[in-house]
Amino acid sequence: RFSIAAAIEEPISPPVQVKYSQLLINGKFVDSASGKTFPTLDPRSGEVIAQVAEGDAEDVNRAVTAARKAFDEGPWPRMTAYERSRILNRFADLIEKHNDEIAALETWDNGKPFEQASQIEIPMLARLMRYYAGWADKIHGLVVPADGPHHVQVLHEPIGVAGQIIPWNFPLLMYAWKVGPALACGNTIVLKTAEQTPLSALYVSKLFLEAGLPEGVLNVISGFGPTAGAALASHMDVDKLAFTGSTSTGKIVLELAARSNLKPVTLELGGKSPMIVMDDADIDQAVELAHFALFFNQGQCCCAGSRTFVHERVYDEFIEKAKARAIKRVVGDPFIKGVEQGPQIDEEQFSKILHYIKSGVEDGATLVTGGTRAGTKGYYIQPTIFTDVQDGMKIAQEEIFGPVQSILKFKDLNEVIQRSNKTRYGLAAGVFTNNLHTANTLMRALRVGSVWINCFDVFDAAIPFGGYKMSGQGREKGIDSLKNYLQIKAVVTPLNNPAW
Ligand code: TXE
Repeated sequence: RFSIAAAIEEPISPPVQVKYSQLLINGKFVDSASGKTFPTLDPRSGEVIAQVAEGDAEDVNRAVTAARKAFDEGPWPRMTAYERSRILNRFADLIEKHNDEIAALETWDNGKPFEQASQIEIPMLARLMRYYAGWADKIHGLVVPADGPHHVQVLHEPIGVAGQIIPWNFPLLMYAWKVGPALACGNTIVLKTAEQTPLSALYVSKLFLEAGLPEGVLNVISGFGPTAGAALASHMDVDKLAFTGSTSTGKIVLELAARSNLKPVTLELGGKSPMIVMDDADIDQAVELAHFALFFNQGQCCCAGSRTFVHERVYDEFIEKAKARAIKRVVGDPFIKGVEQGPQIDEEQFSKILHYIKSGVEDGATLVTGGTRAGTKGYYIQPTIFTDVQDGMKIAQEEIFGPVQSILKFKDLNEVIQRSNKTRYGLAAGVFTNNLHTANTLMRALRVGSVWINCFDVFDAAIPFGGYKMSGQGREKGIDSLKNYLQIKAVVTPLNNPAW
């Protein structure tokens, strides 16, 4: 048995209304050129929240034209860095002021618990903006010594019009990771939101205008991947593309970028992150954090700890405690206080997860708890645990992106290093040990972009995030993200100019 909070069958009324559902182009909310709209759905019920303007290639073109003009002729790249910084900070103030309204909109459109949206995601959006506001007036070039009588300067300039495509699992965090550094560097943006979650980005972008962002600097297109997304990735006048989503779509956008104007691309893609529990770890802490690492955000995290490797000496104890914790997990209407897990984002992801659960059973893993939907309405899934999972099984290889924990047994350090790395992904890893030598060995040996030791999912604005192997290219957050949005120009003048 697991805990179901009330109101899974009867969604409670959200404390917010949809204010903006059109495209944001050149500082104005407008209909799509085709006049088409699409419904955005409430994952608690599958019912329509609102009809949203559906952008396609023509709208992307309008938005890129506006962003180009704002970059080439507008005040944004030309104003002082301090003024840009102040606008980013004013935006953060407005986010803080409207925190709960934004969080409610996010919960409604995405299904994530309101407490998590209001206490984690929206505050992090504001924090990220303040972090990049701090960078805006500290981006400067170099004067470098060269062999010869030359004065050599290296200028760091904004890259131009940035195209940004984001997913639905953390709509506003993904917005922050992309918009923050791009604006701090003085670029202009066309952002395409995920078709499942178009509402929150429109709401907060209106706040950006209120904060003083000039028109055309940030354009937001709601719409679908193969139409609006592909048009953005292949646009000849977009100077840089940043994408977060699945590895398969990452390959498509990289190809579109290459086939069009060779725009540089950063990619933040899928993962199959190992969570390694050594026999000397604090088991209660490891159980709790392994649970969090996998189940947080309904399991819809690119860096979810989706392969829990447990040392054989503590395997049975770990399973017993992990099962007890999963059973205690509170699943229910995300607007109810105390709810830890809401519905999955949509029917497609819901079915995909149930399909993976079926494959785990068929492949011979042991289903110790969960395994099916929760309730009869919406896209809720029971917290599920498989044990006796083998490396070759589909559930140990592919991204499930749902509340399904796979537990694997290991004997020694070398074995777990080898097995952890035996995947095409390389996004993150968790390491649980109280032995410094073991921690040092693992952190060097794991081929991943983030290693969390005795912790997980620590997402400070200053910490770079990104993947090895097929989990991506480049890094977001921190100082590294600025590089994605800057061009480097070398300027050489002779030192022996007689005029000097
Ligand atoms: O992802 P897509 P989907 C993984 C997760 C999930 C799977 C599929 O395993 O089950 O991906 O989810 C846009 N040209 N992740 O289908 O397709 C799309 O509109 C340009 C991991 O939602 O990658 C959306 O804005 N753009 C991930 C964005 O790409 C295209 C987060 C992501 O959608 C496009 C989400 C195209 N041809 C899912 N096709 C993570 N790394 O966090 C789609 N898009």
